[in-house]
Amino acid sequence: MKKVVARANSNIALVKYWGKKDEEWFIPQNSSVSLTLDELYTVTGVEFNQNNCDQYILNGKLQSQKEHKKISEYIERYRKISGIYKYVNVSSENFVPTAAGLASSASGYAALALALSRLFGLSIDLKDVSKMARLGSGSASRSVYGGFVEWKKGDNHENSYAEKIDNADWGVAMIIAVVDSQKKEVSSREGMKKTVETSPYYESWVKNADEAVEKIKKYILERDFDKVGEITESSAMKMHATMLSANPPIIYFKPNSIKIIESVRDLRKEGISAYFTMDAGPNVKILCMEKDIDTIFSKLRKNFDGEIIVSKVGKDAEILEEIDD
Ligand code: 2P0
Repeated sequence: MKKVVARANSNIALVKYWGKKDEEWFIPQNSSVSLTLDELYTVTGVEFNQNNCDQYILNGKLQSQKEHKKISEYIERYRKISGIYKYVNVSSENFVPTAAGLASSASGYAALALALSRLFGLSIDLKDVSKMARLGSGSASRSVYGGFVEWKKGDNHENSYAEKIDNADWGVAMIIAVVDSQKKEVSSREGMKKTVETSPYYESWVKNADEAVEKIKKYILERDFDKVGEITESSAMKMHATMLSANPPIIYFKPNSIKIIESVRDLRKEGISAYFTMDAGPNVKILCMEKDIDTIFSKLRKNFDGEIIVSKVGKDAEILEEIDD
């Protein structure tokens, strides 16, 4: 029986994706830009089975009916496109330093999309894989590429996909302060929907985000790290501002998130180029240069005793193994 194993890395958005235009096809309201990380990733194996249902195992555990339904609906798209009406066993491992509560849907769906595309005989051109990954989770569209990546919003399935901006192989790194590893109260999907529906500031978020994407791309190519960092911080805070203005407000900040943000600002006063960002949760991610990792780590450790993850830049998603018998 044919089997394919693929790996994809996670990514952290520098200019955030926050809101969909089309929920069925995962078409975002704005384009976004991210950095792919090599420390957090997913390895997924897929094979056809002889049964009459799909089977989904994550980190060695058979998943709930709800998770099975979600993944089966996703695999159904491949059955329809390929005309191969077979069921699939999916076995996935998330490699995260601990149960850090860090988003795994990006690396998860990117690895799954690449593995399934190969299994069902579809194109494994990364642009095509990005489109398929997007249908599992928006941010997964970006995880098929390494380095700095743009998800071009487009307005339909064919033109909404990610593209690499730059390999980011010039000493860029990211540090993650794990403030809270609990499952979040409001999921990203739900949070962005509520924000689109109720925030009076949403329209200006979209306009500003698209402008930020154009600016950050230019600064990335010029390797102007401080300008990239400034846009990164500003995008995160603007995204949280739209959430805070939603009804009811969505608040992901915890006291330790603010504490770490203050440490990052202090580091900058000391001449270190470090810039924070936050997603749909209280963890704080710090965009920095590899040469400053030790200094930043020591500074954070002074008033934060939670887990700190250091990551270098991740590469493109890849097929690790293919068995055909
Ligand atoms: C991002 N986030 O750009 C933004 C910033 C969280 C905050 O993409 O509904 O899991 O599956 O498309 O991609 C997380 O949301 O949401 C996310 P769906 P997703 O990384």
